Amino acid sequence: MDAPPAGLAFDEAITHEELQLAARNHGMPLEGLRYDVTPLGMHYLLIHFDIPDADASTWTVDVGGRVRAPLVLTLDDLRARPAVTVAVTMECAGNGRARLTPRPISQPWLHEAVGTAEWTGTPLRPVLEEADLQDDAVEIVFRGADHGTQGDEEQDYERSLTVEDAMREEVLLAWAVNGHPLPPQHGAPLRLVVPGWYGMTSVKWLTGITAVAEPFDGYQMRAYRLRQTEDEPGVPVTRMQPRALMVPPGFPDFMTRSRIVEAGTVALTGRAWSGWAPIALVEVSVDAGRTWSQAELAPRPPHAWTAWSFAWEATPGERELLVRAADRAGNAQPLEQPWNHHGLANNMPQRIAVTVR
Ligand SMILES: Nc1nc2c(c(=O)[nH]1)N[C@H]1C(S)=C(S)[C@@H](COP(=O)(O)O)O[C@H]1N2
Ligand SMILES: [Mo]
Repeated sequence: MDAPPAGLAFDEAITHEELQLAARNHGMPLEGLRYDVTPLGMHYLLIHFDIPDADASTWTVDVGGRVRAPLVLTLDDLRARPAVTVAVTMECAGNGRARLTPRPISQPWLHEAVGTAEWTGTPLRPVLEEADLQDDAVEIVFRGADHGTQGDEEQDYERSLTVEDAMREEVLLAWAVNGHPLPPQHGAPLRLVVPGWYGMTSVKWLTGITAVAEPFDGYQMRAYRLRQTEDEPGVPVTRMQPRALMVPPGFPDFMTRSRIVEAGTVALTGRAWSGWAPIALVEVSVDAGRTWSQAELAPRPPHAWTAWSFAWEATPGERELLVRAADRAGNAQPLEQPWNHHGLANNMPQRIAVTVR
């Protein structure tokens, strides 16, 4: 075979570079789907560069650019403002990447780049109102303290939102998670949290909030686009596509993670989420995708995942379980995954091999 195009691999063997990223950026063990709120150390992590050495007592965030009243805010200034706590499901846009063929070479997620946390912070909107955006401001750029090179470009980690998206009431400047000050790996002492969007939007170690008069075109804006080749402009990745995941039933085999369950009624459970609209439907297949049955849904929190359950009458033999979700906006998980060059926003169903005995 010809050599694959740069950045893609056709075999299953991941490289040391991918392993190096996977060891730094861990996923949520799938049994963690049993919790409404993911215990803090079990929430997934994605850190492009290094975790900055941050001192909360001297930390400031600059609010500037196309504003009439620039602000420099300390943590105490922010904590003196009205605080809210919101449960938010966050997923990395690259979740599922390692299951694509050819495999885009980057952080090699299978299914597990997701978690739900209770973030405490103050809404961004009143801060922007106080800074008084000039009439020509079109986007807000959020800058992290972390610095590195990616795609041969030296950069601070930066992402933008349109003014309209940044002004949504659920967008927070957060200093605590699950009742604790942010730990270093989740953005201490301050991060942005943008419910409904893939994780790259929720900038950690936040140092700058800058209103700009032109759409921001930094590296991390160009990287998160759906495209077939590196040269196309592509389409921006924004909100999370629907996805359902299952707590793997029974007990696992150490190496393969395949499952063993006893015949009889097996309670299958899991979570489903979408950044576009509430979850409308979760379906389970216990016969490798030939037939599907509807799962029961628990009440739906606004920005966090929905619990689902399904009673499986398991009979002895080798089985393959699948689960898929659809949202009220008409988005659904595809059985055949459309491919893209960076392996972003893909949401093909989870498959679990089970031996029923
Ligand atoms: N400053 C900064 N913010 C960042 C990142 C980063 O590397 N640097 N990674 C982003 C990505 S790609 C994801 S998926 C989420 C992950 O958040 P978590 O590690 O708290 O789960 O943070 C986002 N915010
Ligand atoms: Mo991510």
